[in-house]
Amino acid sequence: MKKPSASPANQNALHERAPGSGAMVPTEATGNAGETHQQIAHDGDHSSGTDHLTDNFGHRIADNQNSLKAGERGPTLIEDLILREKIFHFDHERIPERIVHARGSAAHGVFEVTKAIPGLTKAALFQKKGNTCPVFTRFSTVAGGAGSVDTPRDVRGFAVKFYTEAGNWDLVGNNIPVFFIQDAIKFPDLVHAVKMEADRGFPQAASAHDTFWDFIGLMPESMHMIMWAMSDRTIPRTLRNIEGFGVHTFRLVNAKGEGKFVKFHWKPVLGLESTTWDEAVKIAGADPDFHRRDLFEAIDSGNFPAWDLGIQVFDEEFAAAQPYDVLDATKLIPEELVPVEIIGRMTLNRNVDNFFAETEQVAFMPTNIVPGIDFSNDPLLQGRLFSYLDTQKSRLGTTNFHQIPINAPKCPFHNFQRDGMMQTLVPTGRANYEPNSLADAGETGGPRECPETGFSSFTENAERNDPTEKVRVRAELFGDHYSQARMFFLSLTENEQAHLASALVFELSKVVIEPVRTRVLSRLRNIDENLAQRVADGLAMDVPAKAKAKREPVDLGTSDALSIQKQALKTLQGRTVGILYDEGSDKAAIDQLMAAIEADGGRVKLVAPKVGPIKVKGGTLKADGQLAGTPSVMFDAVAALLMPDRAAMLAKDAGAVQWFADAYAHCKTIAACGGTREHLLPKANVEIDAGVPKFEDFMKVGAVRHWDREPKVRDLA
Ligand code: HDE
Repeated sequence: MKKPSASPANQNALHERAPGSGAMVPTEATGNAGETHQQIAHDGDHSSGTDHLTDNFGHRIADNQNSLKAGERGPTLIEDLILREKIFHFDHERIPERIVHARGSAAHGVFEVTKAIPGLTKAALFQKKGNTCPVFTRFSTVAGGAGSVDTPRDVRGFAVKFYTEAGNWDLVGNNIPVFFIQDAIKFPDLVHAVKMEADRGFPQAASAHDTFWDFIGLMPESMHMIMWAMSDRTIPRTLRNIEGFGVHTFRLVNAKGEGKFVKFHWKPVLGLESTTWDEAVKIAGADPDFHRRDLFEAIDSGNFPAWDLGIQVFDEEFAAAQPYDVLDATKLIPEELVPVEIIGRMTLNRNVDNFFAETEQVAFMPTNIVPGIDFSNDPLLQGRLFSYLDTQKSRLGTTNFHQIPINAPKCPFHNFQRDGMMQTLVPTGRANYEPNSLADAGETGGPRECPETGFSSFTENAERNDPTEKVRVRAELFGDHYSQARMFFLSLTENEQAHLASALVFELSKVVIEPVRTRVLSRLRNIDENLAQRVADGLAMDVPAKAKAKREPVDLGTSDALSIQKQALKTLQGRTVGILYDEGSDKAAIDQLMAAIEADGGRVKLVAPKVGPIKVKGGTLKADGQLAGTPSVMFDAVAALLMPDRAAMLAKDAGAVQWFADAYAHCKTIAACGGTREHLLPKANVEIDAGVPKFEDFMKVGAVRHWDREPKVRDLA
């Protein structure tokens, strides 16, 4: 528990009573993340500032180790208030996990506007360059439970809560710009299909099973998203290396009431990077919390991850001219057609103080929107507008979940909603209805509507058909299920295409019901004949007849923005290099390489057969990780400096040999000294190539992946 600070900011509760009104007013919104932190951490923190252990009602506890018994060896007494309260509270510590996105990691930060866009939106935040607001961002996997691993093949959630002075704005997106389905009414089916199968309770956090692919094969609209899901996008290296997308088409509305369509993008400053599948699987075993730990350690060490917020803005005319419907969440707008304009930067600079209070209790809702931003009629988005508010009641147990510090806005909020379970605010006066004339009688009348500045829905809506007609249909243009799936596949590098084909083979190989595989194969033919053939070959199946497409796919060309490898950054920033050493290694050479890597923004972890201090040339060195527990999959690149006799000994150790074999197979840089080259690399079948420099030449090569090596280590056919 933190000691309270004497600063005045700290003594302010997050929500104080406004003088002379029944309204609740939070302390001022501030761009200073540190200040906000204190407010959140200490609001309602009644136990701060004392070393005395008490129960929840403030009574000091004399003995917290022994329950109260009738005699030394007798039964425990029901009178034991300390035992009962402690166990009672413990019994109820868990809340329902999120039905999707249960596993997540989050951090606080700040968002700064780098380009004002008042012509496009009246949103207060975007009126001036330099405006800032605190943010809270949660990344997640979708299918697995809260305790599942960090690196399954899965979509990543990318949810950002902006605490703006005009209220909270939640941009609840994913790391993929499109979605599996077009209409929210299909969401429960999708989630039931992908989660562990109902009768057997497995597989956990995996889409490689019958029910998922059965659903997918029957839902051709999912084919574009399937290309993304089977690509390297779903096995990111770190959460700091993923893009984020708002997915749906939203609206920006300016002060004149003019509206434009908008798509939101987050671009990682560290660039995009993914693992190979083999690497992701091995990381899951070596460190199930790999992404959570990485995010935590990066922030903890002051290497704050950042993303640029970009927008693609377009009008009704552009929308009408596209061969797809911009309201269809299975479609993206190629960046080559509408460039992404960067308008701000988010920097995550503070870890949570308490995982449950913040990461678990945070409640994101697409309905948290501010004047100047509005929804479109995307039928997937429309369903989400209901779902998120609804689910919080089941998860957090009360309609007052907005009062939990992480969810409360940092601007004033006042209305006539009252009472309910776990009400923590104390509104004064009797004005709890409107209209009222209590102010005329000298009493507090409470807040009033704000027609000028309040949220009002954008009405000039060309998408609306005849509002009197009630229909359950899909708009005609939603029927093209393959054109963009093909565009995505053709935009990838050869290696990426091979990874995608292998992912499909892997997933479908886990499907037991044969016709399910056949159906998926028949759909792949509409995307790319060669892809269908490769997957069929991988499964030793015949290519089935082509599935009939609702609308014949059209050729949309390619887009480099869809490929990870085409955008890869040659940088050490945010990358971690593992240096292997052992007794007698040259400390000065290791120190020199460490300094060079760190000077370029990289991080070094020392690995040795033993973690305790080891005698090396020039002193002692203490490792960050033991070789057996720190496989090379933990690093972006590796280096080894070993005395020849130690290298010869390690060559007899399967774990050490695997360290190099994996780094090689995962196309990483291996900077190796003479001893390593002589004894270890041959055992690991490492061939010297441009990615295997001498130890002292590491900096010339850096932590890039050497994809041209891949055909030597993996069948890419
Ligand atoms: Fe979600 N989604 N979703 N989703 N979603 C939830 O809300 C839902 C969809 C996304 O870190 C739930 O608080 C429906 C698209 C993220 O806390 C739930 C539909 C996108 C998170 C829910 C979708 C998302 C959620 C579960 C189809 C990308 C995690 C717990 C109409 C744009 C937020 C919760 C966090 C969470 C419903 C589809 C992103 C049940 C009905 C599309 C990042 O309300």
